[in-house]
Amino acid sequence: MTSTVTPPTTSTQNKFEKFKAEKDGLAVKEQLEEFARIGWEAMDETDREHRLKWLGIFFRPVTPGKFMMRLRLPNGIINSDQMRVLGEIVQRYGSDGNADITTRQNLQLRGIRIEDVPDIFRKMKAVGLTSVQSGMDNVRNITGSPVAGIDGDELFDTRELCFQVQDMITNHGEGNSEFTNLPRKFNIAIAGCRDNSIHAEINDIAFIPAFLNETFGFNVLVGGFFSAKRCDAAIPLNAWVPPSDVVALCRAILELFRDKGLRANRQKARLMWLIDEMGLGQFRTEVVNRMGKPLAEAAAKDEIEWEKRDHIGVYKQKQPGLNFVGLHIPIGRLFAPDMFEIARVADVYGNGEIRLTVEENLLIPNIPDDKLEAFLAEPILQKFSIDPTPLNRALVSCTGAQFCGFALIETKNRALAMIKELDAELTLTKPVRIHWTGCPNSCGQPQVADIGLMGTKVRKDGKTVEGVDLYMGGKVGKDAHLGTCVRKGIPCADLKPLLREILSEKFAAIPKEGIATTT
Ligand code: SRM
Ligand code: SF4
Repeated sequence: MTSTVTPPTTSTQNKFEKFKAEKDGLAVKEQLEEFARIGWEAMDETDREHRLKWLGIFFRPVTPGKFMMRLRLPNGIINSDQMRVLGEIVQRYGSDGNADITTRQNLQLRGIRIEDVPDIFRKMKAVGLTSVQSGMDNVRNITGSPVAGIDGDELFDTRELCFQVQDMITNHGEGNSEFTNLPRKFNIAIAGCRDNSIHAEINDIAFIPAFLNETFGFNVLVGGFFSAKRCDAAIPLNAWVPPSDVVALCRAILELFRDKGLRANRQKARLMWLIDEMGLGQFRTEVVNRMGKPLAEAAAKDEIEWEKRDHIGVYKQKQPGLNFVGLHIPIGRLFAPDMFEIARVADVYGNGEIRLTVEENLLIPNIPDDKLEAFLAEPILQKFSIDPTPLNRALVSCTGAQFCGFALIETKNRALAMIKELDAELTLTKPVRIHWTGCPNSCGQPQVADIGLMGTKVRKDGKTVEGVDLYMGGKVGKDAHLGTCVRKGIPCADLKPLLREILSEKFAAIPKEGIATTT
């Protein structure tokens, strides 16, 4: 491991910069056995509530003593053995245990007790899993095309690059103190298909397929992010790189961000604030200097030409005789029996591989034609449909109040209940992408949705109640752009009639027979 790169403590630092300078987040790795012995209540508060996030372990004020664990699954790929190990972990926590597929094609586990963490880490390591550096001021899960290597229309198989970038950042999952003290969180995405399946526009660095003089490579976008204070789509760096330079470019930008990024105010510390401060031209020059070689100017055109696919259903792979099947996982939530069953069908019908998507769904690839019929008859497909209703199909939700201390409203369970009611009343022919997010941090990405709902508190009948701000107009895939807030402060109790109206007027929803059109 390389030596720690930590700025010294000063009296003007905010509390996060202070505690990072006092002790590197990764240092708690050596204390895990001690934490397990003394228990969560006796731990140092900063270790418990902040530094443990460097290992992917999140203290949950909503469920004290029951931690969340966020993994790293580059390109959203996991195999059946790994899924079973994770299933066994959450199973031991009974009704407290479950797993959520996240909006970065990743998994988070619930109910984790600190006394079990050393053993959990040993079991994860044995199957090649890590959760290192997945929270706080670290680089998040590296996203890539969920159909990489199996899509007949792909331009580039993103899998290897996603793993290489992760290995560079995390020192092959062991932890890398070169990148454990960034000014803020950081997102990287690599697109290999024509449909921008990873929401390139909302990442700090995104690689977009583009040919330069007929050579394949990527145009580079930088600075995309959402925060409570500001949301911005990524902007072109005016750079093109061949695949072989992707890791070096990520390293150069991360080092620049680490060394020059703004640290005084956490609301102004994401990469885009540094780009603003330096100016894009100077930022690019410094990246080139750190790479130690010139960057080609961006290719005139990129290859994102399609509407975004959701991959739910049955599709032929580029390998003759093989298929991938996309299962809809309502709001991304899995319980231990689901995880075991998914692992089993992936083994019996595929090659044990499972892919996750940023829409919180999953794919089972490599199913031979002659096993397809039997696979489609498996009972698990009754729960996780390959043909959900148009409203269910594109529903996404962040964690919300059930587990997240920032949440202003309950999201996942409410989102499901609302869609069930709307489904009973309306017929739609096309999916409508409805995204729920419990607070302005925007983990559920309401700005990319057709209809985005952001949790807030509102006054109704003299009381403070749960409500939402309404976002509309998010466009994904080709010509992606962010939606905007069109109406503020709608009490959740008043939301259904408004959604019915919007779905009818803007998305051609038709009331089902016998259902009244007003509520
Ligand atoms: Fe997020 C903080 C959950 C994707 C922007 N996010 C949090 C925390 C860790 C807050 C906390 O400690 O409670 C949430 C954990 C709740 C829990 O118990 O699950 C949380 N974020 C999530 C997940 C699980 C939402 C989901 O249900 O899928 C996603 C995990 C992704 C992963 O696997 O790593 C998740 N978060 C996002 C995204 C979407 C994306 O990356 O495409 C965003 C907006 C994009 C971005 O980051 O630019 C996002 N999360 C935030 C922010 C605002 C960042 C900022 O610059 O201000 C916070 C708050 C913070 O970092 O201070 C936050
Ligand atoms: Fe929690 Fe807010 Fe993120 Fe939802 S958007 S997971 S409520 S921080």
